[in-house]
Amino acid sequence: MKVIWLALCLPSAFVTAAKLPRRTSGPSLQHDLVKEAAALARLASRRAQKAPKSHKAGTSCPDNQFPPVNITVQGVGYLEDVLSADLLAQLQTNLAGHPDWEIGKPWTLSMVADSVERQMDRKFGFAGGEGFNVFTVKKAQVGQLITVTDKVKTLAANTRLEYRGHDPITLEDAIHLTNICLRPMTCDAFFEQHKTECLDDDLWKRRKNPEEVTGHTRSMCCERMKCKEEAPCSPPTMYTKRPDYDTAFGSKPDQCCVPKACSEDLCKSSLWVAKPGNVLGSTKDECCVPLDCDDYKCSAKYVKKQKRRGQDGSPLLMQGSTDSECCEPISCKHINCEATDEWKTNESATVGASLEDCCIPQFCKHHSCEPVTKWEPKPKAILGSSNPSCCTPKLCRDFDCDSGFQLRAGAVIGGKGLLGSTHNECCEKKSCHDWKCSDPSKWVQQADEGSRGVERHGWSDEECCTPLMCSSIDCVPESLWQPKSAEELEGLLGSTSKQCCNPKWCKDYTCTGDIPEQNVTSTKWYKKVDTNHFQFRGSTDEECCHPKYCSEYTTQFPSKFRRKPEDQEKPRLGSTEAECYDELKCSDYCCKGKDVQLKEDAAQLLGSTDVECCEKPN
Ligand SMILES: *C1O[C@H](CO)[C@@H](O)[C@H](O)[C@H]1NC(C)=O
Ligand SMILES: *[C@@H]1O[C@H](CO)[C@@H](O)[C@H](O)[C@H]1NC(C)=O
Ligand SMILES: *[C@@H]1O[C@H](CO)[C@@H](O)[C@H](O)[C@H]1NC(C)=O
Repeated sequence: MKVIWLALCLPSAFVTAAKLPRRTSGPSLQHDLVKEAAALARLASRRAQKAPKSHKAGTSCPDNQFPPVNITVQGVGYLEDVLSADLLAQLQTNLAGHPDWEIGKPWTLSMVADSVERQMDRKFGFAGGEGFNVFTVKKAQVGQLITVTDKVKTLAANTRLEYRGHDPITLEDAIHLTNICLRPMTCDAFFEQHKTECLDDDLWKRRKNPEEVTGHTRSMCCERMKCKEEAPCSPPTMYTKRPDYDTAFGSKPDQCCVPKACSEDLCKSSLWVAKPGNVLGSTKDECCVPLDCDDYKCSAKYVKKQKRRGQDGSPLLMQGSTDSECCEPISCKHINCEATDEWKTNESATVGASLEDCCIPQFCKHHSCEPVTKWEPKPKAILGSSNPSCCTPKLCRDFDCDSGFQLRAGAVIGGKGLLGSTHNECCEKKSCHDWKCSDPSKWVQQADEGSRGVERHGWSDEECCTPLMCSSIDCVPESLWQPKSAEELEGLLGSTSKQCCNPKWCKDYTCTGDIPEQNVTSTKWYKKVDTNHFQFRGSTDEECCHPKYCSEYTTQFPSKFRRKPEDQEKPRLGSTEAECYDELKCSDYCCKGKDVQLKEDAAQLLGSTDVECCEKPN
């Protein structure tokens, strides 16, 4: 019984060990074990009953009809009786009085045989037909256990045990037969012939001590199982007894019990889920499958708990399907809200795994883009708290500067560009370097750089040039120009007489020799005459007067005057004999007529002809 107890208890110890196996067959395993244990028990009891039997003849052979004697076989021939006449009579009497000794009923004959014969085996049996319950005693062997079962073929009165060998047994004390037993067939023999009868049967089981039970049919050797005795309604969490349990036959739950189906509500928790299908039971282990945290996904602010392990290192089941069962919170300490300008630390948030959990969002709609001249709201920006995140820069790049101004340095360089949208932000005066003084006669370009090496900015004469003041200018040539009055010179720019001086006009000039008041006109010049379109400028004869050349004057008294010689360089001016001619004095003349001579006053007379200078002498 010890072995059986172990077989029952050992596996159940496994079932409760460590992590529950995830399968639905828990209860049916127990079922198998119960069945197996029952079979083991039956087997063991058969073995226990069989072993000691054959050596305890007499006591273990109930209903024996054979006379209680030991037989020595010797000196018998073919089909001769083995029993003495009185023993045979006793046997026949016994059988005649037994209700089962009938033709066709099975009877068992058993004995222990010793043979000292050296030559051959010997065959014995009851007479009738071909003989029945025939058995062979092997030669030279002691302690032979012999059991034969056969159907009765003769009536009691004719029954005889014979030697059925052809060669007679002549050796003295050749064969001893002891513990002889003849009785109706017992159930153990029936079961020998029908090996599986009543073994794997739900309704029938073998009777106890079958070797003591006479029988050769199932109803004789087996009994119907009673629910009450077999107690199959186990475990009680899955089955209850049928109403007629006490009288019902069977060994299985479906014969004896009412199944308990799992209640739907039983598994309703975060730790369990109902087994699929129709399952029997009334405990969580029977009806539910544990929910494994392995299958649960922690929500945002949580992380899976560390796995726990058993002493052998195998992971223990962590049962559950909620954050509190399977997860532990993540601290906001790990989140750096301030990494960007989009979030700020939420001091009251302690648990979380994301910016959303731990931080306060900074919305661009609460940020003002300033200065407005440099930034404007970025339409699609949502998160942020700074100009770069929330605003679009206004770039000077496309600003149109007023004339004389240019985009400041940086407005177009490097792609980023200068921020701004106003003149001041974007523009600067152009560099004097590029300014050309409007009138070089009034302005002189200043040096590019100012005193401190800084580029000079400006886009006008005043900024980039040094003025030339007329006050320091000489009016030359003086014949054409005359200085302006101090009043006029005030602030007047220029570097030429034309810019700085008043012109001199010929109309204000009197040619040399002219005395207008006395109606005297020059013999060398006559005044140039202005027209509506042209006024002569100057203050000299050359500028204002046409010369009167001697070459153009001819005397009406060519005999009295001789033209003065001309200087090629400087033509002789004049329009009178005095200016253009030398006097021809008669005193220099030589009379040509023969009868004439120079006049007395020839020295005062002008002429070069005889007529003018000569006279007949008186
Ligand atoms: C000068 O001559 C003009 C005419 O040629 C005459 O009208 C004028 O009276 C004269 N003047 C004098 C001062 O002789
Ligand atoms: C038969 O023999 C056995 C041993 O072989 C002995 O124990 C028994 O007493 C004998 N029976 C009779 C009736 O002599
Ligand atoms: C800060 O965190 C607390 C706790 O998580 C939360 O209730 C609150 O709404 C958060 N504040 C802001 C402005 O998001």
